[in-house]
Amino acid sequence: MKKICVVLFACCALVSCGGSNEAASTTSLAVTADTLDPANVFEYTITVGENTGTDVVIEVPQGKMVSLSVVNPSSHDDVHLHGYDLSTGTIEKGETGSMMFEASKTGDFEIESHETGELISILRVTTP
Ligand SMILES: [Cu+2]
Repeated sequence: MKKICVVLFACCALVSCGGSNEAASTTSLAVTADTLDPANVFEYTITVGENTGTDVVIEVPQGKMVSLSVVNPSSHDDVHLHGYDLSTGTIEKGETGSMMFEASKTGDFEIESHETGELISILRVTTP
């Protein structure tokens, strides 16, 4: 299972980070204390198995800072956001992992567990 996850991740990285997009996405992900306005932060907690599913869509207007927290009460996990190419890294069972980023790109982006390969939710970034 671990090997499949690694291969999946490599695929995701290739698709979303190909060629000229790389510089742009690096820039858009930069977060400093100066740019972090608390009023512009969208906070959301994903609890795997509770508010997750292929029909769960998390809507955020473009330009928001997004603070996504992830908890899996029943297993360790590793959650990845496609398109933005972000990952929580390994989260121990019951612990909270997080991803903080600017919702710079519009569209639907898959939030996926790399432990189970399951689609957890969709992040939808809308044009404000
Ligand atoms: Cu993935």
